[in-house]
Amino acid sequence: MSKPVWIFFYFLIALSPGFWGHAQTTVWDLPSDKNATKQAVRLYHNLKRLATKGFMFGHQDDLAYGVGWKYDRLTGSAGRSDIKDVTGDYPAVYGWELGHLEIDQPVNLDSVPFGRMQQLIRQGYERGGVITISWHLNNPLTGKTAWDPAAGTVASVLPGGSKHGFFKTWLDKIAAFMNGLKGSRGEFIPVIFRPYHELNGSWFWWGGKNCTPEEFKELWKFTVSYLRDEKKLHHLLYAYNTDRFSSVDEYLIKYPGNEWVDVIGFDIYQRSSPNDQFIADIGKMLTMLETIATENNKIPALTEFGGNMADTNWWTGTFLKGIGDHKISYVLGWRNAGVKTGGGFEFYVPYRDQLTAADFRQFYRDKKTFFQKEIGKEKIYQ
Ligand code: BMA
Repeated sequence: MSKPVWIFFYFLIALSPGFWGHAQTTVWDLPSDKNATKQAVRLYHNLKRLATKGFMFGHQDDLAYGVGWKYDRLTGSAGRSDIKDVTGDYPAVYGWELGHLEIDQPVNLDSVPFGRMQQLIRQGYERGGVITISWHLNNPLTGKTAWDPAAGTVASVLPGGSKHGFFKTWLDKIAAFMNGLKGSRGEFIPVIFRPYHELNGSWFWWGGKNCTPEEFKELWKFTVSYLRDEKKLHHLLYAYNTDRFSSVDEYLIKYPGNEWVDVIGFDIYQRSSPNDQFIADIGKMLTMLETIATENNKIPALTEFGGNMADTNWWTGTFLKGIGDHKISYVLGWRNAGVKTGGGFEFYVPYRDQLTAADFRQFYRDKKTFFQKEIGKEKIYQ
């Protein structure tokens, strides 16, 4: 072979996915942050690879509390998890929440101390789990909660807005928290950051008609570029997520563009829908989500869900059927708050002896579901 022909063949081989091993599908396929850390890039590739085989199961605040218990090192609840109480295994994905970090509280809006959260994040990561973090940040214009949809809030935090400088101090606190997430070798723990979620709903100040699509996109891009370029955080992947949606156009109306997003998802709660309706709804949305993910080279996920825990067979009879053969990376069950201080009782995954526990064990054994033990073997950061 002549030299130029030889070189040509060498490049063809080097560019083929097999040459680089299974962890990297293609050498040029990087997350939105082109300077992402090694571990974040590996996570990104492994999320994609595993999504072709099944989905990871996640739970919000899993290690911090469950129904009827709260993490307490002294009373022996360290290491406890409602998922583990039911299955003997931890979830594969751990969801955490930073609301109230921005207002300098020592605990988040659901009473989880931030210092402990960092330790628990590290535990989950060291077991090989995936970390995702949401942020129900207060309204920076009015000082009220995230659920205060006061007009003009998004505009006020954008460059040139009256709260822009103030808002940057909030992002500084997020950056400091993220910088505190390190593994045992001093490496940064990759995080799927999921700010401004349920963005098509009208209940949060960044949601629905409370801002224009252009304002939302600017908020998103500003946040990402501030954390990435200004604060130099390179261990974050970014998740864009809506609530229920009825068309691809609706899903994408506030989409900031492929260079700002890694994971795309939606949140869904069954509430009073009958099971058949829920199965149909989830299926329709997953079909649209998968199409968008394929066309835009993104990782699809069910970023939050809650079902009917009074239905004994809900996990295999409804949830698994809804997911069907759709290819998604992970699902995240929302928090098992139990009895809430302000009133109400809230939980979305079974706890010990809960009505759906036996069916959840069946769901756990399904070959499409991945929990900690299976994911740990995959070594997704290596
Ligand atoms: C909601 C509820 C609230 C909680 C909030 C933020 O869905 O679970 O109790 O404060 O999420 O985590």
